[in-house]
Amino acid sequence: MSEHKNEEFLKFEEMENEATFVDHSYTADDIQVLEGLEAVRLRPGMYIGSTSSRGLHHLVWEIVDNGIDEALAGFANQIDVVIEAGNVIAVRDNGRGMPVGIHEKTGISAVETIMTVLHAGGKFGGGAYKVSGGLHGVGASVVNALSEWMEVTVFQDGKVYFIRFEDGGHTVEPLKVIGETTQTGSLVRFKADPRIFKETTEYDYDILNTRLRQLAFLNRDIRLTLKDERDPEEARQSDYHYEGGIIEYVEYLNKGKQTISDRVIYVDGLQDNIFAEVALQYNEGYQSNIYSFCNNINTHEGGFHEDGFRLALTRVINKYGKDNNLLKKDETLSQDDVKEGLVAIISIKHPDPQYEGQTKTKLGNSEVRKIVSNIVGEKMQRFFLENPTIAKSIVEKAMVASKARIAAKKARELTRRKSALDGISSLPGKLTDCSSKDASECEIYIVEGNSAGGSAKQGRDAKTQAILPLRGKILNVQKARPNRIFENAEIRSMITAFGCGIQDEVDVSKLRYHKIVIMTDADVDGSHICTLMLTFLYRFMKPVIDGGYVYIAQPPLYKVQKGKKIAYAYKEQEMDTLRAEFKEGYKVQRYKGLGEMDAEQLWETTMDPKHRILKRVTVEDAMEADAVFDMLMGEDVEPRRDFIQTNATYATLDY
Ligand code: 1YM
Repeated sequence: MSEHKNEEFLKFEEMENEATFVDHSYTADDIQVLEGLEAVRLRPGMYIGSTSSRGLHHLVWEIVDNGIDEALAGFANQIDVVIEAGNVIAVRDNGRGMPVGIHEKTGISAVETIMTVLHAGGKFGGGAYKVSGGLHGVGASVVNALSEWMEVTVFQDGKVYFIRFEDGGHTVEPLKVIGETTQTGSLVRFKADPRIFKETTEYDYDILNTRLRQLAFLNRDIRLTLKDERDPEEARQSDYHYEGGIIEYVEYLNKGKQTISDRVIYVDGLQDNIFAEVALQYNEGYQSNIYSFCNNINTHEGGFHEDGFRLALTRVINKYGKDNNLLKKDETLSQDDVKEGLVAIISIKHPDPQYEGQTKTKLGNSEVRKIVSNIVGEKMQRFFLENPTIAKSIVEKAMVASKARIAAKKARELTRRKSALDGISSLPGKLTDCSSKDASECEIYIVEGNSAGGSAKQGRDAKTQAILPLRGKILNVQKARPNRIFENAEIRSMITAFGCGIQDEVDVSKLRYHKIVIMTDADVDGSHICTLMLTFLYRFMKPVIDGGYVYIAQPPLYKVQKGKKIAYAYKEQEMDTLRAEFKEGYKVQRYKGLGEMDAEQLWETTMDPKHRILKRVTVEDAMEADAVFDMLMGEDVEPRRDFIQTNATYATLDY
């Protein structure tokens, strides 16, 4: 590239924001090439989505994709990515090496053409399932156009070839042989242009790491490595090669979860040149994680491959259930029923994928539905016949889900109907409601045990305070299946009394009381009941906690009396103070439970807004609270016991 042309190019760049047409003085051959690359620099967003950090990482994927294509074509099995000092990216594969032949007419090498002509890769490329040309697919030339410099080294036929570009794709060193080698492959190094990537040219290790690991899961024959050489003191590297492919992907996603079978189910098949594979495993949970891919691209929005999978899975589970008398003739499991606790990877390789949808991540090839459903249907059915224990537990799991769904639907309809009626008649029988209808002044006391409930009813302010006594411990919602949760009388009482709906349908504007006060004994048992309550609220009515509507009442531990003088101690230290104050001749009563207080005492100490102590429950950090609940309420008994023993008063929960 001559001095003169470079100047022209820079001049053009200075004007790039104005997007005006510039009269070039290039040779005919150059014009075509540079206009292409200039177009990329003018509107990078059109080619790589944006010039943010996301776009920056996109550059890496363009180059890596070419290596993946070479591997999918069967010529490479390793791709190494290095983040070098100064945020230079180096990507190397051990394939055939990019073609180096010189075009007779133009005298330009194939590598140079690939790197300087938009979409040139497509013209040459004959790989069966190209990632490039798919979703990203803009090709290596786009990366060149957006780079300060780029170098390509090709190892082929015993020789090392080298070519260098600068300033958005200008060839500064045409292809030449620089050495000898016994290796084959391609190495691309580039430095993203900070004039384009104005926000940042700094790569995020985790972003590169996550995607490379995913690529390794999706392509079992490829080893992918990542090295961070930017800061010698913080050097990092990862090395991924999963011989089990998507089976290992499912195992990875289910790590730490209780699975209903040890084995991951795997099926695959080839039909009409489309390869499809599916791996799946159920866990004891209720969430589902279904990820689908086409040519290694995550099809977030789903598409026909996912549809085909769901159809076949539902059909096979229903058929097995009916054939083995697990399901009644008129019982049918829905697609939602069979996805509870399901972790699945659907990966297909398609020679001509069509992407649709908002983010172009929905697979639009309609023929794929039948192909995937055929493969999954046929092979899953065989798997079920050969593994009846796993098949049975899957059918049973889906049956439980089905029952839960029906129960949950009923419970939702029930609460909806009740709030619509807005009448006392539909409220739970145990509720002693308040007379005010102004939710902002209304309070509901959730009281442990019936006797305490009796005192609370008598002692309350009937205008603003409602009382809902709960019998003993409420259900542990983390351990219970969804249908049992909605069958539980205590929980149903709360749902109808609060009136705000549950789960996705919570509407705090419908909340009938702006203070939900949990009132339990000040002992370990009381603490446990309180935690159960909070777990329920957290899992099913989180907006109510977020809105600050939940409180915990603090009953006193001691009553100290001397003649007519009475005082209460809510903490042990307060008792010490009172002892000093009362000196001699006083009586101490230790409250073991709320039931020991008469109505007047309960009002005075715990319910009277003038004297009571309420702690507002706030979930500052939902994730952390979730972990505490998980630990307290989950399967592991040991940590829960330890926690309760050391935190009988919820020291670590955020009130
Ligand atoms: C680090 C990036 O680009 N590897 C790579 C690219 C190609 C080939 C091999 C290749 C492909 C073909 C024939 C073919 C490309 N070739 C082209 C084009 N790694 C990296 N490795 N010979 C070599 O597809 O027929 C584009 S990329 F256009 F020449 F086919």
